[in-house]
Amino acid sequence: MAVQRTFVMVKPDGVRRGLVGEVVSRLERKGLRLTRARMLTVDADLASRHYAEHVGKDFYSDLEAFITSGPVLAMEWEGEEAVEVTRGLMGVTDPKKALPGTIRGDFGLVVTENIVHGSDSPASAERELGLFFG
Ligand code: D4T
Repeated sequence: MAVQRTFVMVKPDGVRRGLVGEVVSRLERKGLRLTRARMLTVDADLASRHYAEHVGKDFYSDLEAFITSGPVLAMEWEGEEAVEVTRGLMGVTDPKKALPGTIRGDFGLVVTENIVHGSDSPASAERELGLFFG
């Protein structure tokens, strides 16, 4: 067991739909600690750095248009195994397949608009926290 920190973002659809409180509340109730937060609108440059692994893929232009479409809430969360625990609370990437009880399973329907992002490893967390808070 190890205390980790992870990067979590409520995406533009989550902010538009008033789900910020829901996401924050679920992570808090689990026992994770919110340690930094910043509201911003992602521009094309930050989108391409955050989603570097997806630049050039067929869905990238839709992904870029979506992630830059309105404000997001960027956050740092801390706790035991925070990376994996947060991914579990979010559910799998495609909300149609995400299990009920997860954030994406309970609130999402289409893959581009999947409400929330969470780092997939401690290394990704450090990279993403640097992009949004560095
Ligand atoms: P993020 O990074 O947004 O938390 O999502 P995941 O970590 O769960 O999944 P990902 O990196 O594979 O996808 C990033 C982002 O792209 C959208 N997407 C993904 C899409 O629109 N079409 C696709 O086919 C895939 C794989 C959804 C999330």
